[in-house]
Amino acid sequence: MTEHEALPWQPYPELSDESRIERARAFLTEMATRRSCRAFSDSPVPREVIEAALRAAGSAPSGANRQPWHFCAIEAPEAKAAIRVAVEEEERQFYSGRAPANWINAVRPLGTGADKPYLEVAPWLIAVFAQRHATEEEERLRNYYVLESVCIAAGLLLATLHTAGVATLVHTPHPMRFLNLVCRRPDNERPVMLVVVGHPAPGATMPANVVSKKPLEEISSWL
Ligand code: IYR
Repeated sequence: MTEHEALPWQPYPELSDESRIERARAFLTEMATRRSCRAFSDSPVPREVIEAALRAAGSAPSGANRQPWHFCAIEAPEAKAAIRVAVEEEERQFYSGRAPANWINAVRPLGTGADKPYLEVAPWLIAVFAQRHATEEEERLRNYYVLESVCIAAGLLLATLHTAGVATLVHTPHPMRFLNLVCRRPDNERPVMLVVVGHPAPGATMPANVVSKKPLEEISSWL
């Protein structure tokens, strides 16, 4: 195959506009019920669900199709415990002075704090890494639009888990380099987020004042 040889467009379902609208709205209805969960139970999530969600994430578009991501799916109790210790250490610094007052005020309605027991309780943690370079050795083979690509993939991951009836929480502490150590990932990879995956604990709540989403009129403009 020459470099520019093209394949025919993959067969794609031929839908009527009515069914396109219906399917788009059905997906919207489903996604509209997604909320971040902060109280997880230890009830298990099958590995097959995680695998499917990671495959969906891996289907994301990426700069030059470099697929500059790595997902470490963690269920080992020792690894989860190590992550909890390191995260809570970072968060204690955040809540006790590193974060500016404005930031603390912005997250106050969420009722969050430095203690993150769910990091050990939830059945899975997924550490998402971005590969700045294609490999550790080939520093010059750089990837493109790395963060954009990784975040698109992460969105697909969250959407798949939600449609599978599984709760998630995105955690993005900084600098999170300890995740390279725990997950045994090379230096060319940077942790972008930690996704907590599981089922809500009985009696789990969501903050009443931060659940609504901006209306279409506010988030869109049309030319
Ligand atoms: N990282 C901290 C604080 C925090 C910050 C934001 I922005 C949030 O949306 C939620 C929490 C924590 O995880 O507690």
